[in-house]
Amino acid sequence: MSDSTTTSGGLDIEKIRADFPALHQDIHGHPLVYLDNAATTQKPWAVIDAVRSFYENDCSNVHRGVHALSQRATVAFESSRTAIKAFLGARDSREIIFTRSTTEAINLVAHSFVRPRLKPGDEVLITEMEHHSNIVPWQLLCDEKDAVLRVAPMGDDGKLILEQFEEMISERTRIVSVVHVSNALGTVNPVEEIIRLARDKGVPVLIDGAQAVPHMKVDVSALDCDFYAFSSHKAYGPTGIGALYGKRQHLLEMTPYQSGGDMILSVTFDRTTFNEPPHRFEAGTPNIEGAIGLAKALQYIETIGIDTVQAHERSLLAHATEAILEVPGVRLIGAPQHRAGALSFVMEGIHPHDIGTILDQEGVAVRAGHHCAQPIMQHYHLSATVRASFGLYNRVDEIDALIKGLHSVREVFG
Ligand code: 7TS
Repeated sequence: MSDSTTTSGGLDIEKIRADFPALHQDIHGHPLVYLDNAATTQKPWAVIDAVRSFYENDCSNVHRGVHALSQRATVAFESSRTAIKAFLGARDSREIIFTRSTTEAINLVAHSFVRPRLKPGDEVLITEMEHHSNIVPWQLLCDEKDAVLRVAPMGDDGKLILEQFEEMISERTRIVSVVHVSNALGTVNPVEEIIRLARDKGVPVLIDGAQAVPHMKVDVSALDCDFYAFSSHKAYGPTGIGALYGKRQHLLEMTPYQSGGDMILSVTFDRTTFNEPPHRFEAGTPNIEGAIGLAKALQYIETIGIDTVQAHERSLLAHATEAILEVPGVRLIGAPQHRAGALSFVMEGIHPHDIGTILDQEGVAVRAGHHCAQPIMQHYHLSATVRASFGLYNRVDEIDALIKGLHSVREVFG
């Protein structure tokens, strides 16, 4: 086990923590232990300062002004696109579309790519471990088009059953949409294999990377996925901004999702011609400061090194998995070989909300609930779990605080 100042990954944890102002506060008389990173992460000064600096110095709209401020804003906004392109290993920054979030990115693919291709009886293939944002858009679309939503099952270990997934890819499948890392279980899906299996049958693949991008190297070119979605706020960036990577050949064929300003080339009352991708999919004034903050967040991760982050978080997860099982009555949900970011558990006879509330009294922030993944809860016949999720600034002694808190829970409930 490593001490609390440096870790096995060689990361200077105290230096990192100094970058995150929100971590340094007391909650109910205890130092904050923030273990709800899968919901959203705290933000480093680099991000906060970049957002503030935009408003202090460069505040202007993008893509429309000849004046200096607008040009500065446009350059900063478009540089963020380039930064995301590099971070995700995309070949062309025109393959990066700014969205509000992962949710909007998935909806965009559903509406602009899949909807025109979906005929009655066609199929959309997802898995049992999706977040609601990778279920509901497909359900609505399938209802509208008389298509079929198929769900590849997972085992009780929280792992996708790959053989069944493979069998479920049919000649009617129009898209496979799969979560990279489950937010409720922490399962890391074998996306390379999933993409290969779908590709062998000529089916395009969307990966929901909301819980992967902050924790591991993602290279969309190496993966050869068709689409990849993520949210800034789970990767130390601002809320209200995310991105969709999409292969250029697809984007060129896709019709707009939303319409209005900035996504057009010309408009008359008879006819509108659309702008090129990515602008075609970015109607209206975008979240300019969000994009700028997101680029800073990615730069922040890159400065530490995503492999260093991954090694650090792996050691935290390993410690947490071991320590938590020593608390009487605790049961971990799922036991995937590859886990990232999060651990879900329940305690015999105690409701997860009560556990979350008592932990909060000790300054420990976790999420208790269904984690917007109710089908996962249904799989385990649970209404809710407690989830502890980790970020690059968490320390081993924070896991110890969680464990201590769980012992208090046991005492309160006898
Ligand atoms: N996909 C996954 C795997 C997620 O974990 C989330 C958010 C989303 C999609 C949607 O992301 P958004 O940024 O569009 O909201 N997950 C969670 C969570 O686990 N707790 O709060 C939000």
